Amino acid sequence: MKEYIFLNIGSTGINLAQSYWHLFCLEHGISPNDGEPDLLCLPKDDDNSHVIFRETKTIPYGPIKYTPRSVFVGEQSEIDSIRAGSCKNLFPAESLIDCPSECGGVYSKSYMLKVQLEKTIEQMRKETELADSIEGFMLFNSIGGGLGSGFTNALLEQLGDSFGKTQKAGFNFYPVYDISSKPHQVINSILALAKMQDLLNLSFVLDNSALARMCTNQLERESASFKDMNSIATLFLSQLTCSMRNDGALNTSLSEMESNLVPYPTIHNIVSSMAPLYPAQKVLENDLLVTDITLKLFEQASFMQNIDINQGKYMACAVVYQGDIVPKDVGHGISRIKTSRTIQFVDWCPTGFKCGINYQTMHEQIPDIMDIKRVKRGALMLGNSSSYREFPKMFVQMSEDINALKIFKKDFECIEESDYDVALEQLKAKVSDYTEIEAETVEDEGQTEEH
Ligand SMILES: Nc1nc2c(ncn2[C@@H]2O[C@H](COP(=O)(O)OP(=O)(O)OP(=O)(O)O)[C@@H](O)[C@H]2O)c(=O)[nH]1
Ligand SMILES: [Mg+2]
Repeated sequence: MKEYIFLNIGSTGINLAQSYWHLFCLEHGISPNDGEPDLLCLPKDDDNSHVIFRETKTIPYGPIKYTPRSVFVGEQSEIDSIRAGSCKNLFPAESLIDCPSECGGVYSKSYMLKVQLEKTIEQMRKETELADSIEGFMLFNSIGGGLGSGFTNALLEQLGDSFGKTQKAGFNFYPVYDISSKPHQVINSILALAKMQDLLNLSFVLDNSALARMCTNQLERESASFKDMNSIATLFLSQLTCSMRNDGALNTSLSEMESNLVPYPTIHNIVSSMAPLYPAQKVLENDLLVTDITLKLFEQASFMQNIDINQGKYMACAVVYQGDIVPKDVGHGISRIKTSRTIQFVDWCPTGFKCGINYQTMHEQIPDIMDIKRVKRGALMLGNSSSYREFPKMFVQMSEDINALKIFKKDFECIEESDYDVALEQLKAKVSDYTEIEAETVEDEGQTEEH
């Protein structure tokens, strides 16, 4: 059995975790309040909830409880928010690790949290011992936050030493940058991303500015709230892990995802889109047809990244459909995308679509916890696109705009100035790497293999 441990770091990680664990509980017939089975739910044959929950008993012969395979690291107030939330009795006390608040905001201080780092590794060892075989760690953080950048990197380094072979996937939120009031977030992000390139197997990019745009345009909100942005990210995660948590068709494990999506180890930043997405009150005459869902999936508005995806070329693309869907319609939808020529693949991967269908009902539980319409069918697209280079390019530009070295010298003690230079150079190199890979031809590939 291949299980996963979920690590939720800082405000973003902790807020999001409360939303996705609530939905996962409901999807697996578990009470989010205390982890007890919901007796009104019929057990499903293809349920693999053990992948993310472990079974526990508080007293011998007592009722079974389901405990998330999860660890939380955050400031005391963030940890307290879990105890006051809708999953208040779901997580054991030892899985909640608090940090001093004076570390907030800056990479270097959070990177040095040795005690919390040891506690986290210790808790992960315990979780690993309670599992058959951990396949991977999923980390949730904002790269702009102090904890989300510094602590996450320190943890990833330790995980590399202690759990080298285990898959590591980051769900990395990119904040909306306000460089005049929060310049530290730019430096945190540069330091975080430079190191994560070598330490993660996969990085799912979740861009807050795109999530905010989806809240206003698709969910028709007057303004975007973190709650709604986290709801969209929760649906993304639910669809992404559906094939792992049930008997699924495609991307049934993190390693399968890596082999489907990552051509070179450090070219592992994944862009994504999801369709359809409507507010709960929307009146629909009918659910969208599979072809319309597929076309919508490749519209810029459906992407969870605010970059022009069509400026780049895809190196890989996986579409996972969910719900009431038949394979013939999927074939038709994908051929419409191919003939429309809106999306381009690199020369060495000309027809790289991978498709799968998960027949589980689409988010049956949504109305209970979020203000988003439940639909009968939908899809999630995961892509590896050279357009990702817009992000490192943007960070390099912002670093110049804020005169980062001056801020770095003043507030980022414990890290050498040369380390910042190296991180910046790594991001510049990343821009070139993506451009070169995009331009590679089949002949170049052959030559590289011969050497
Ligand atoms: N999507 C999303 N973004 C958030 C959320 N909370 C904060 N953010 C954004 O993430 C940025 C910084 O990350 P945080 O997660 O707050 O930081 P942290 O990891 O707790 O680290 P500290 O800076 O030490 O508090 C903020 O400036 C917000 O823009 C959330 O719940 N969801
Ligand atoms: Mg915080």
